[in-house]
Formats: sequence, C-alpha cells, structure tokens
Amino acid sequence: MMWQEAESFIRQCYKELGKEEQIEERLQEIEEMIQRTGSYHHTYEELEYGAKAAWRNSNRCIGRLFWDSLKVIDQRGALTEEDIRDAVFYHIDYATNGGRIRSTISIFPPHVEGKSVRIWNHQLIRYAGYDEPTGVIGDPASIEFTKECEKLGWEGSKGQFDILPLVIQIGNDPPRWFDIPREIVLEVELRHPEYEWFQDLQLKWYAVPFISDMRLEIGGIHYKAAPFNGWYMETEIGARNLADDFRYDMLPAVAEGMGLNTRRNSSLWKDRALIELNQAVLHSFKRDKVSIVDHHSAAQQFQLFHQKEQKCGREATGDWTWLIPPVSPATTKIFHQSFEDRIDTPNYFYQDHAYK
Ligand code: HEM
Ligand code: NRG
Repeated sequence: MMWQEAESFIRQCYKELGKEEQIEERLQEIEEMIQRTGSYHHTYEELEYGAKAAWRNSNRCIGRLFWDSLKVIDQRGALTEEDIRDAVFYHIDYATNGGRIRSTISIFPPHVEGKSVRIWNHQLIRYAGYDEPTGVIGDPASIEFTKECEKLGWEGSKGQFDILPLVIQIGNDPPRWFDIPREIVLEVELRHPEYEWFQDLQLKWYAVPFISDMRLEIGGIHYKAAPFNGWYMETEIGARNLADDFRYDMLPAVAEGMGLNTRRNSSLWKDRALIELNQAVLHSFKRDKVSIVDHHSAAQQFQLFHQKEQKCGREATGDWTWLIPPVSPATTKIFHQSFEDRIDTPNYFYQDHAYK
C-alpha cells in the first residue's frame, strides 16, 4: 500500500522536476527503507513538491494559480510541544509579514505507528464562541472547540472576538494549550468607504486564514499537522463569516444602518447589505495594506490557472459547488464551466476531529 503510493509519487515528482534519471535509484532506496522500518523519509525537495502539488490538486480552492510559489517550511525536527508552538508562532509571523501575506505551509512529523502530532484548532487564529443563556457570544462555529479549550483550563473573556489558544497534542499525551502572542496576530477593523456609521458596528476580522486541521498526504505518508495559509477572498469574510445567520449574522444590522425595508424580501435588503459588507471588507484590508482578493479577480486568476494547467498537459480538476463565489456567481466564468471532481494525490484531506 505505502510502497505503491510512494512509487507513483516519486515517478510523478521526479518527472515534473526533470530528474527522471534519478528515479530508479531513489525507488530502490525507498523500497529498502520501507522493508526495514515500515516507512520512508521524504527529501526536502520531495516534501516541497508534494505540498505544492497537494495545493494544485485542491479541487475546492479558487486560489490555485499561485500553487508553485508556496513557501514550504520543513518542521519535521520539531518533537516537543514547545518546539511545535515556537514553529507555529514563527509561521504566523512569517506568513503575515506585516500584511504582505506569504502563502506558507509548515510540515510537522508525519504519522508513524499510531502516534501523531495534532493541532486541535481548525484555524491557527480564530475567534471563540460561547453558548450563553442570553444567546451566543462570538463565533458560533467555534462553540465546540471553545468548550474543549475551557476544559483544558483556558479562560476566555466572553467577548465577540476573543482569539482562541493554540492546542497541540503529541500521541496520547495530554493536549497542551498556549496563548498566541498579540504582537503576531494582525487584525483589520472594518469601516466602509462611504458609510460613517459602519464603524460603529465594531466589526473586525483577522488578516490571515491558517487552516490547521487538514491532513497532507504525499506518497503514502500522512502529515496530520501541516498548517497552511494563503490570503482571504473578501466573500469568505463578508458573505459568510459575518453574514451567515448561523455565524455573526450581521446582515440585519447592516441593512438597518442603510435604512432598508427588512420586512419585504423583494426589497432585496439582504443582497444590498451583502454588497456593502463585502465592500467594507475590501476597503478596510486595502487601506491597512493587508493582502486580499475580490471574487472577480480571483475567478480571473482561476481561469489563468486552468489555462496554464492545459499548457502543461493537465486538465484542472475542481469542485464546482465550492469554486463559485457566494456573491454574484454567474458573473464569473467558473459558473458557466464544469470540472471533473477527481481526487488526485498529493492532496489535503479532512480528518477526524482530534477531540472526541
Ligand atoms: C479552499 C481561496 C491559498 C488550499 C479555498 C476557498 C477559497 C480559497 C475562497 C473556499 C473556502 C470556503 O468556502 O470556505 C484561496 C486564496 C488563496 C488560497 C485566495 C490565496 C493564496 C491556499 C493555499 C492552500 C489552499 C496556500 C494550501 C496550500 C485550499 C483547500 C481548500 C481551499 C485545501 C478547501 C478547504 C475545505 O475543504 O474546507 N481557498 N486559497 N488554498 N483552499 Fe485555498
Ligand atoms: N473560509 C474560511 C477559510 C477557508 C480557506 N480559505 C483560504 N485559504 N483563503 C474562512 O476562514 O473564512 N487559504 O489558505 O488562503
């Protein structure tokens, strides 16, 4: 099983990197390593190519044009919770880069013999959610994880935007939590280019999405802790995180500020509020010089990705239901296309929650 996956990965990797002459020797080495130890070790070059190819194969990602410029940090030498914590903090700081976001992945030791490193957080930086008798405070999507953090002894301040701690577990050891230093967390306060009242809503969002709960699979090796980041597309914040009625549910408040009639669906108040909320996200990130892409530009970049793949003799795979943006989807070319949703490896996969 591992051997077959390793063989097909190595053949693909070395072929794309123009090192075909080294394939047979490397395969022999890997076969011996697997026979002797039950597993094998990627070279840095294999790891780097694998993480990039996994992004290229992420069918739900509209941002794949830049797959080849991913910065890959080899953290397989981080063996203690403290090592891993320091490496994660470094990643946050390096990738944030004062707002000029760098697409980055840190790869921690792979799963071996039932023992693995896990980061419990869904994203390295995310806001807590509290289910209180008076209603939910903060991000409803974080309620379950926030409870776990509280069980471990963390105490939040019951605010709308409390940054959750980093939770790391090695094997079956008890999980450890660490507060993330404020200095490395960049946030953007939201204001609107025309509506002065918008800032009174006191909305903000963190600058960088770092997905930290997916499993990176390369050549039969499973990296269960491999947090990665790019930058945001504005709709992720403006049309989902702050707008969904099961998230921050801000459309009614925005519509009220705009003086819209929220009692009639046909006033299209939700649509009009959505546009202004998305505009505020783009405006605020740009003013603060924090990388962000609007959904029209992202869709154009995706077309370029699609064309570049064809020129390399590959047909881009994709999950249409995720690729179309949630705002004005039919204005983008993606809406009018179809994609094969075949799952190639290397790739990023969902895995069971590290907690319960
Ligand atoms: C999903 C944009 C970088 C891997 C997505 C989604 C968007 C997006 C809009 C859909 C998210 C959702 O609806 O919740 C971008 C942009 C990037 C970027 C603008 C800027 C560079 C990356 C990087 C990786 C990556 C660096 C990995 C190395 C993925 C994966 C998903 C995804 C695996 C699916 C997540 C899931 O199933 O929950 N991306 N992305 N993306 N992206 Fe990207
Ligand atoms: N929608 C989620 C983030 C999912 C991944 N999006 C990216 N990934 N842009 C949210 O927090 O809104 N990335 O690696 O850049």
